Amino acid sequence: MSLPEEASVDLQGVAPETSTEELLPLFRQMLAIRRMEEASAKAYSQGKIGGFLHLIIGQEAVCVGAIDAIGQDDYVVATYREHGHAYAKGVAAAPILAELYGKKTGLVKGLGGSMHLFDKSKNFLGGYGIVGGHVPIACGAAFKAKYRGEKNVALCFFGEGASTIGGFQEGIALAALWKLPVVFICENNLYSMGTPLYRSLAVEDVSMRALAHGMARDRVDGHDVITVKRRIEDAVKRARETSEPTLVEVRTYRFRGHSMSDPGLYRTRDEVAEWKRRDPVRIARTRLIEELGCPEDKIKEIEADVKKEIAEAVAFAEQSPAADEYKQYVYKEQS
Ligand SMILES: Cc1ncc(C[n+]2csc(CCOP(=O)(O)OP(=O)(O)O)c2C)c(N)n1
Repeated sequence: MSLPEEASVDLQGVAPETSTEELLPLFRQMLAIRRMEEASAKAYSQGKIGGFLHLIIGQEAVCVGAIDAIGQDDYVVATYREHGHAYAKGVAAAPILAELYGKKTGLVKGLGGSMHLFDKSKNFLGGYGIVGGHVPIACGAAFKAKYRGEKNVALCFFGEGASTIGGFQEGIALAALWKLPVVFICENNLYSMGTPLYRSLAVEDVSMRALAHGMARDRVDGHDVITVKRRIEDAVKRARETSEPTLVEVRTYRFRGHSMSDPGLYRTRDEVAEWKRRDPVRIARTRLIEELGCPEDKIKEIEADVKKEIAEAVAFAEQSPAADEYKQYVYKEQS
C-alpha cells in the first residue's frame, strides 16, 4: 500500500513551534518506550515472556504527544498495544517489564501480562484485549468525572479495526448524546492484524464517523510528537470546557508485525522502509538539533540515561520472583 495522499500533505505542513524545554522530555519518553519495546521483543524471542506481545514501535509519538496534553488526574484507556501509553501516563518501565515477564513485582502482580496493564494510582485504566470493548469503559470514566462535577477528561486509544466494532459505535453514540468529556483517539496504523485499511473500511477516514453523531472531529499525521500534542490539546480543551467529545484520527504506522508471532509478510520491505523515514524518535531528535540548537552531547547524555533506565528495568524483571498469586484464583484445594 502506498502512502496515503493526505498524510503526505500533512507532513509537508509546518510542524508547530516548540522549544527544547518542551520537546526534550517528550523525545526522552519516546526513546525510553522504543528501548523498552525492543527489550521486551528480545526477551520474548528468548522465551522469557509468554502469551501475546504487541509492540508500539513506530507509533510512539501518538501516546506520548496525546498524554502530554492531559494532567495526572485525567484518565487513559487503551488497547493491548499499551505499554507506551502506561509509560507515558507515568508508570515506570520496571513494573511494566516485570508484568510482561509474569513476575510477582509486575504492575498487576503478574496476573495480567502484556495486554492488561492497569494502574489506578496514575489513572491508567488499562490495557484491554477485546478489540473496541474498552471504548464504553472510557465513556464510563468520563461520565463519572462529569457526574461528580470534576473537570477531568478521558483519552481513549484504539486502532482503526476497532472502529468497525459494536462497542466503539455504542460508545461514541453515547458520548455524543450525553456530552461526555472524552477524546477518542484512533491510532490508524493502516492494518488490522494483516488486513489493510482498504479491505476493512469503506470510508478510510475514521474521523468521519463523528459526523453521524454531530461530534467534533480532527485528523492529523502522527509522526511529529508536538503536532499530535497540539491537536489533542484542542480536543482536551473542548472536553474540559464544554464537556464535548472529539474523535481524532491519527495516521501512524507500526514498524513491526501485529504481534511477535506476525512476520508481517503482507507488507513489502519498500513500504516499511518508506514509513521508517518518518520515524517519530528520529524526527524529534533532528528537530532538537537542527531546529532548536540543542547540543548533540545533551542528546547523547539522555540516550545513555535511557539505556541505563531500561537495562535496570530488565534486570529488575529478570531477578524478580515468578508470579504465584494466580494459583489461588485458578486452582482450589480439594476439600
Ligand atoms: C472482539 C475481538 N475481535 C477480534 C480480536 C482479534 N484481534 C486482536 S487485535 C485485532 C486487530 C485490531 O486492529 P486495530 O484495531 O486496527 O488495532 P492495531 O492492532 O492495529 O493497533 C484483532 C482482529 C479481538 N481481540 N477482539
